[in-house]
Amino acid sequence: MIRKSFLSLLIFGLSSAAKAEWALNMPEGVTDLSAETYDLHMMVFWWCVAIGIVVFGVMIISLIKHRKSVGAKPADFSHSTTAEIAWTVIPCVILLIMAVPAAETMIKLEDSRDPDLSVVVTAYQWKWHYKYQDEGVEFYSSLARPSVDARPLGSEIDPNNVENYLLDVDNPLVVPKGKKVRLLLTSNDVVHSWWVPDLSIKKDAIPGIVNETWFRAREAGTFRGQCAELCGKDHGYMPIVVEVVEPDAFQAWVETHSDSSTRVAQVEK
Ligand SMILES: [Cu+2]
Repeated sequence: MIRKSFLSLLIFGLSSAAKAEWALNMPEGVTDLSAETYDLHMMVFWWCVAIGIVVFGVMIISLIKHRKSVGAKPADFSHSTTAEIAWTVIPCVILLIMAVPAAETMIKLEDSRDPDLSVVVTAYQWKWHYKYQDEGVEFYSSLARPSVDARPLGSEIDPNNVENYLLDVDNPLVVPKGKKVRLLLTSNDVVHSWWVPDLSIKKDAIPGIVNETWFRAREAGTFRGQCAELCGKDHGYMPIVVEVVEPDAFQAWVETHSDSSTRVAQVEK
């Protein structure tokens, strides 16, 4: 029975469809920095694997080879200067190997100077507001209607049949491909967090504080995220959708949406 379930688990784990469905690792994302963050994560992961193999390897071999039943005699020394220097220096070197590229990437992540586009993102319980600083576009972005309808108990709508259930919005954040987009994040009420894994961004939106972050998407497409800070009863109902489009399409979108006042009025109604 156990063998059978183990085998089926193994087959399930090996099939590529299952892998996509059960992705455990972080995504590589669609920006240079998300790829860099992914590489850092993998580098540190493999260091941890190697350290785990060495430490547990030595431990297990020692336990087996030097057990009492085969007549092992305990050593009677209490200090070893060589061992102490080694187990101090080696971890320091490993930490430096990890810290140098991590610091380089973190400096790049913080460098939001000279953006092509700035968007003020204000979090509300429980929706997002986007204001394009130079384009005269602003709007609220709330949970999409099909999810809202399927949400309540007894709605008689099976959420499994709702496309992108709880991960879709009425008005997505639209940005041009290949352009540096700076986000200025704040909140109107409690602490929220703007999290889009494919952009490698998870940044808190805090009332009274403006947090900065940026991204430059190298692929067009729709990227989804969620609020990642427990912000009240509808925390799970304020998803984020970023649509990356070609620069021409972005210009056209701005032209049709720049009459912001009517749009905000429309959404608030
Ligand atoms: Cu929130």
